[in-house]
Amino acid sequence: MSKKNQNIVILTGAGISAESGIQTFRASDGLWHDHRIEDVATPEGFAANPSLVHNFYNERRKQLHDPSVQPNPAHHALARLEREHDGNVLLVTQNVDNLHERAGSKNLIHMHGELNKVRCENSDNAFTWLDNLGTDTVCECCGVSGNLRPHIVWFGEMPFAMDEIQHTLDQCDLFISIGTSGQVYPAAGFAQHAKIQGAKTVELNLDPTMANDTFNESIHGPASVVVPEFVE
Ligand code: BV8
Repeated sequence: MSKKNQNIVILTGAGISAESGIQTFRASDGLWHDHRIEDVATPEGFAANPSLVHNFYNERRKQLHDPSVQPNPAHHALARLEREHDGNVLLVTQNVDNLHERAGSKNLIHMHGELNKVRCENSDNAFTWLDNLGTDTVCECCGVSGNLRPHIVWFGEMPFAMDEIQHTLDQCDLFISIGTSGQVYPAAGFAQHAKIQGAKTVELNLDPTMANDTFNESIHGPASVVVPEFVE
């Protein structure tokens, strides 16, 4: 798959975690199925009804900690690629689960945040949080309750590490998009950015996406099958 010394950027979305038992966002039974995006994934939604938003993320954190939720062969294949490839491999995930790190990926950016972290709105400190979060939870950094929020990037908020991501895209030889519908920006613009500067672009997804014709190559099938095959 990859030539010697190639610099690789990989973007993953909810589809890579689907076979681990984590719902995607836009499938018919997906996460947004029960909620309007505006109500649970925006700062305005959180300000209007913090308990609803806390419950939305508490449910997902609980699901993530279920012993049945484990990294699948696609997560393990990407961790192996990082270990064995002699060029740079940067894994940028839109996912807020911790399955990539549990599979062993190290050079990893969670551009939309992490389910297992919360952030103090006074100090902007983010720290690991594995339990339920509520409006009455006391912040361990300032001792005040009610000022903790999920460490998640909501719509209208700037994703994390964008400078590092853009700089790495400028230098990459191969861009691989895995398990994302390509509907959310700025992540949805990464393939075009890589292609314009000369990278080869490949999409691995269960089925063709709207962005299909941006890619030099598209391979369709479940991530747990097509990703290990592609990485080998
Ligand atoms: C920002 C919260 C600016 C975390 C999420 C035009 C240009 C730029 C921006 C915009 C624009 N138009 C509108 C915007 C704003 C907006 C946006 O993109 N809106 C969309 C809806 C049009 N973007 C933003 O607001 C972003 N911020 O632009 O900031 C700014 C500038 C200056 C100063 C301040 C701000 C912020 C975006 C992040 C929003 N947060 N979620 C959470 O709760 O998890 S987005 C949400 O969608 C998730 O994070 C998720 O990661 C992301 C993408 O979804 P996917 O991962 O693709 O999941 P989906 O279900 O859609 O698709 C799954 C895919 O997997 C499918 O293709 C399916 O076929 C496939 N699949 C399924 N099973 C399998 C499989 N594939 C393989 N194997 C399988 N088994």
